[in-house]
Amino acid sequence: MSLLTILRYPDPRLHTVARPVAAVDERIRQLVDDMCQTMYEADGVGLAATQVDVHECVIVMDTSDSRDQLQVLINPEIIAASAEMHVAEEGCLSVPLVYDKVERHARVTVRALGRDGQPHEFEAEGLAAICVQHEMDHLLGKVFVEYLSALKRDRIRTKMLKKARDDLRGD
Ligand code: GNR
Ligand code: NI
Repeated sequence: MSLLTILRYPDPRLHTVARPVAAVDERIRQLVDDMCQTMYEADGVGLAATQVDVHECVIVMDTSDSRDQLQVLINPEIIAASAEMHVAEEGCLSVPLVYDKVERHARVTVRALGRDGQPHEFEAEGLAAICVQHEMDHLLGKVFVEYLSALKRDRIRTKMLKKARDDLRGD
């Protein structure tokens, strides 16, 4: 397994649309394992392949408190979504230290392939529902800050560019 580098907003590669995985083979299983290690090391509840500059439809998630409920979603589709919407504070490993409110479907039914290549369906609510929608947006090249006002997004962009400079200088 290896730790992968997470792209930081406003990296233009975060806006790449991912293509479906053609076959769940050894290469994809290796990617899944590396993404898991990267997600757990970063203390994230989810990670989309887009964030590690791989533009294929692969997501790993673990929204449990115990950090032992890994979910692997390959070629995920939302097959049903509640009319009810919830607003909740979100963050993103690609936009460190930024948190803001986003409106999402309260419940979604998802169909995806697992690490074994087998299709499965599940219903998500609460944090899992938020996370699936947030990760599927990444696969479409969308970062949560794009739901915020242009003013907030510009401020975030400036803050991220400054942070990247400071991180390079080591201060
Ligand atoms: O770790 C994460 N936490 C989080 C909290 C609220 C809403 C969404 C998320 S996803 C985020 C990890 C991440 O950036 N996944 O793309
Ligand atoms: Ni994210």
